[in-house]
Amino acid sequence: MVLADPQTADPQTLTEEPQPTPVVEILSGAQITCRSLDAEGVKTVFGYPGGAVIPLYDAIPDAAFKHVLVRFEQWAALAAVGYARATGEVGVCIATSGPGATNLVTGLADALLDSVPIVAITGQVNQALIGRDGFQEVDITGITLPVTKHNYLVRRAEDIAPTLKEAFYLARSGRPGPVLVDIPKDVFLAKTRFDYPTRAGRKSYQPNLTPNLRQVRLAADAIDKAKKPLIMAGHGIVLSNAGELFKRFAERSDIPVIYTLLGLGAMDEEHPLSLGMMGMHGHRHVNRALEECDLLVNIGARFDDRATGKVAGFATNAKIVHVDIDPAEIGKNIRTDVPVVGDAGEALKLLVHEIEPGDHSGWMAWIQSERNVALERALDDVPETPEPYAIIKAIAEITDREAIVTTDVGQHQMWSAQYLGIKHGARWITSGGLGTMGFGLPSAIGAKMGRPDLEVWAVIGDGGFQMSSNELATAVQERLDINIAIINNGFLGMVRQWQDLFQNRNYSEVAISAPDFVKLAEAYGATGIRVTKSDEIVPAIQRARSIKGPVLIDFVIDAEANVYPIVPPGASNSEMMHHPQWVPPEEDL
Ligand SMILES: Cc1ncc(C[n+]2csc(CCOP(=O)(O)OP(=O)(O)O)c2C)c(N)n1
Repeated sequence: MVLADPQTADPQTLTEEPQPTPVVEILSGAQITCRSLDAEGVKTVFGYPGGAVIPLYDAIPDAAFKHVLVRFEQWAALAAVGYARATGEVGVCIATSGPGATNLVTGLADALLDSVPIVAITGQVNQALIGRDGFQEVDITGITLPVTKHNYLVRRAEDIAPTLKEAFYLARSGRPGPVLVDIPKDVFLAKTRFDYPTRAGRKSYQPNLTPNLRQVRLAADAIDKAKKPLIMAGHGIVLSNAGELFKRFAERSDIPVIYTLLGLGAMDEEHPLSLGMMGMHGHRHVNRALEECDLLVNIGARFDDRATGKVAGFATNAKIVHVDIDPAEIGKNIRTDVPVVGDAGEALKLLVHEIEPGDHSGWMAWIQSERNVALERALDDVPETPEPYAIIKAIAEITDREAIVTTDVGQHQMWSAQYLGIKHGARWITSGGLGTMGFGLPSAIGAKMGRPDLEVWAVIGDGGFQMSSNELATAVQERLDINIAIINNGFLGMVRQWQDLFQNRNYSEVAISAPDFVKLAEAYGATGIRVTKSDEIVPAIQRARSIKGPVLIDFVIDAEANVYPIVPPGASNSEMMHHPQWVPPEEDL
């Protein structure tokens, strides 16, 4: 029989038939953990087994999600980060107690600084051994307290499901971040009924998504009055999936847009209002615009020092509007005139309505006149040795800027940020806040697992690649179509560059040897290609795209190529140093 809808039916007419009692399932803590992940809709987890999680691994074959066996737990955490950033879903990683758990710490810190939602599950020793220096016991909740949004030690099997429910909620809500759930072995083994909660929440945690309308109106008023406004786009726009709204806001206000490293792709960099990256390796015209602007509207960025340079010299003529979901960010690094606390998307929805259509074509023309035109022209001469910027541009052009690109940390990362011309923020996956070397390959693995439909490139330095090259085995085992571009200069390039420019060329411990990367790729069962000449760049990229499975291209570049512009550490953005070939625009004919 069809039962009446209890919401709408007259209570008198509701049938009194007894409801079948739901079947209560008695499961082990390990099974509950797996069923909870399934209930959260988790499709892929990245992990590595060990003693304390053997019961969990016993249950994993019956779970609906897929487990990817990494080669080092740190890269499980960063694969989860890559997965989360590519999909917008929560990334999940698993490690055993002790050394497994401590290996996650860097990945958790990376996720915290870049506001990435991940849940890490660690095994813990039996509760009877906690505090007794049991084998592989570390106080991982104590260790990770400063690098997680929240963490838990679960003491009863009954608490696993509600704790995981809350962990996922905390990771993805408000300002996203990493949450760790530590589960002792005896809790995995204990049995109890499984009942996944439908809701999660805490009285003490109420993220404020919708901004105060009065603050939005003050911001709109400042925007309407400004003569030389700039929008600073941050990761918050990408995280709240607010690209379309952001474009409408920029277009309606007609305000030029500059990007933080993680804000790149908040709007297509080829949009006429897009100016490019700001800060330490920002474009000249962008940093010049920051000096001149009378209003800076920061949406979803946290005024990181790599973006601001010396605070005292930052946007000194500008009134500051700061839209951020985290009230703790307001006024933390930069004085703020109009704070707007809320989700970037919610704030943009209101702002688009409140602002008047603007016209800043004169201001835009001035900014464009400050571009590095002379340098761009000089860079058109093609030398025989592959130029790093030419490699990056070729990847962008050949993939039509549609591929996911992950990077490692260093010069190649900055060349990528400068020359990829990023179209979609969620396809630009780089370690911003923590600057974690080794990030490039595991995050590409995570991204490809999450978005198998998209082409994935990892741009990596020869130093950083040697930190996580073991993950080639994971990529081969999973038969992942990932293309790896090693920008090989034989140095820890970015450190060498600082020594070159700021330490009187005292190249201390930066020359780094490497295995033959082509042979290394082949040893793992991947394909290796070497490029030593400029005219080999394009054919190599095309060939890599046509080959199944992981492909590594070893691009051998000029060992001492530098990234320009560069703002010296501790200096203002206005004190940027330029490429030696650079000619100021007024002298450019
Ligand atoms: C784990 C870690 N250790 C050290 C650093 C400091 N660091 C930043 S960039 C860099 C050099 C990177 O060299 P490479 O990977 O070859 O890339 P390149 O700069 O040459 O492009 C180093 C050592 C870091 N960011 N992360």
